[in-house]
Amino acid sequence: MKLYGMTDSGNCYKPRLLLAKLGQPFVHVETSSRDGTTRKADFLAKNPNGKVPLLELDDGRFIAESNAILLYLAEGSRFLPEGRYDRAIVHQWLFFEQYSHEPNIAVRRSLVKYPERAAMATPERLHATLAGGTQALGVMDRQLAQTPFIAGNAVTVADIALYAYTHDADAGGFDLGAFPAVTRWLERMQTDPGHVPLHWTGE
Ligand SMILES: N[C@@H](CCC(=O)N[C@@H](CS)C(=O)NCC(=O)O)C(=O)O
Repeated sequence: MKLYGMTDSGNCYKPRLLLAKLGQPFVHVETSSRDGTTRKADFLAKNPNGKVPLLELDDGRFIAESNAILLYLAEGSRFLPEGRYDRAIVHQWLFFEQYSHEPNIAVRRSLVKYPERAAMATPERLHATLAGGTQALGVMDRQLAQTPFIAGNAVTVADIALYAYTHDADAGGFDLGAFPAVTRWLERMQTDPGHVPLHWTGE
């Protein structure tokens, strides 16, 4: 399998982290969303949405959207429960990640971290993403005060999806110290077998 992605992107880290945990080999193809590569015709032919991560299967088919890639890769593994209800709870947190968490925490991190985004980092946008991200961390903290992992007692793809940007939230100006249950969960995630850091690309 080939995984098109950018090393510093949390969305691209999600499938890399799962592949590491599964012990599944893959070829990392560095594809920057910051230099226009993802908007070129040859990449748009692979993913019409022009975004990474993008997984290319051995038979040449593609899957985009980080959480869809996670669900595909996790099938039959310890990271995806079988039962209908348990699986729905995993989906619940994956949708939460995409609607309430990533658009605030990942977006604020990119506005603060990447110089080419500086012009978009208006005070209004910084304020709105700080408020939204802080709220999302509060939601996670309430859940993680009750269960060791976000969807219950075991690590699932929902934890992997939420870990990707939460662990680096301080780079976006978020104070993780205010969320003790999230902080303990981050430590649990780092000791789960097969853990690799953000910039690991399979080497
Ligand atoms: N919902 C998508 C978001 C992917 C995304 O925003 N990727 C960024 C890099 S982190 C990207 O490729 N941006 C390129 C662009 O928007 O032009 C996912 O979860 O995969």
